[in-house]
Amino acid sequence: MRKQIKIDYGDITQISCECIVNAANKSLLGGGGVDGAIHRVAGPELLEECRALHGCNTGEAKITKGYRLKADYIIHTVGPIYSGVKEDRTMLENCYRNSLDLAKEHGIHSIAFSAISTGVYGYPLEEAVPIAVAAVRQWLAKNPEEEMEVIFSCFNETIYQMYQEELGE
Ligand code: AR6
Repeated sequence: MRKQIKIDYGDITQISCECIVNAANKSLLGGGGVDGAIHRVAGPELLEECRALHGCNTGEAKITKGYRLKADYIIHTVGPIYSGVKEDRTMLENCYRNSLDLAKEHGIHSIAFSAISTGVYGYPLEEAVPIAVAAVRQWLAKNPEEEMEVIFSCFNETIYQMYQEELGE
């Protein structure tokens, strides 16, 4: 069987796959980190489409076109702002599940995730990485008929090593 989960080291805006997942905020109107990078590369039409979406709740996901990106689509999901309560985990899991459900609905077969909530939103990587991997594995197991390649985008060496370890590579 073809490998369903992969790791990519580098900038998510440069990945060639059908869809990339943005770690957005509730306004969906752009920001810093990966959100800023995606808007810069996709171009101003992205902001225009995002305005019409009227925001997004934590744990949920919305889709737009990819505009000037290599990816055809962008899924915007809003991770939890880490505070150490148990809802953080549920919300982070929801981001991965809801993004994958939305990708499936749109006939997408390859999707790259940024490490949601692990930057400005302060989710410790040692907690967030196992949650991300488990949520994706669970979704793939529940959707065995679905051809879906999942890429974890790792922006630096630390994140890259943590995903490698978690995936047993
Ligand atoms: N490609 C891949 N990963 C990246 C890139 C990139 N170009 N740039 C950063 N990362 P963050 P959050 C990684 O802060 O924590 C924004 O302002 C980075 O190393 O982008 O969910 C939004 O508008 C980190 O591991 O997202 C929200 O207000 C990961 O992306 C808020 O930040 C997530 O870091 C969301 O915070």
